[in-house]
Amino acid sequence: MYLRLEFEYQLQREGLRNARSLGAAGCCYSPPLVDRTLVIVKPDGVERGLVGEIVGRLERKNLRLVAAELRTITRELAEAHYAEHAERPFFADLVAFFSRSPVLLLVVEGPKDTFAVVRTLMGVTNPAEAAPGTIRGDLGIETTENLVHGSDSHESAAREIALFFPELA
Ligand code: RTP
Ligand code: MG
Repeated sequence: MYLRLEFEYQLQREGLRNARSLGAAGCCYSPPLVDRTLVIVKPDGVERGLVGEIVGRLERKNLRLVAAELRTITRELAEAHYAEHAERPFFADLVAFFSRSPVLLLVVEGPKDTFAVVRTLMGVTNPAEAAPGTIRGDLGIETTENLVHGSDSHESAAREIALFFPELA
């Protein structure tokens, strides 16, 4: 017990030292930010009023918002975004779903492999199989209506940021 308390006390002292070396805001630790990815709250997420819930999860993870825009996506842009799935049987349904009402486009920034951090927070594609604690696992039940998109690699992140936010490419 004594050792544990002493250890906690040492952590507190170190925390205080770190806090003193913080920047101008001085309130919270922020890791150096070097890596960006695209996140989209899909039409079902916006329709269901889950924007705050989803953005809150990204922010609580200590990812930083770089850009955010509510936008209705044209069919052409939806087809370009999901071009890798053009030959799949669900492509027409996916494009219709994605362009049916506004989405929230986000660019988020973190210290390293931000796309992978976001994908972990999202959970697997089918919400019925996604782990509890993930966005899809906690909030979704159907595959198409799976609330959130995240780039799946550094290359996808660069391509998708350029597609939706050319000024940030
Ligand atoms: P996203 O691209 O939207 O982040 O989703 P993801 O990487 O988890 O999944 P992906 O394989 O890229 O599929 C893109 C979206 O297509 C729909 N889908 N439907 N019916 C089906 O078998 C099926 N498979 C995929 C989902 O809406 C998925 O998010
Ligand atoms: Mg994908």
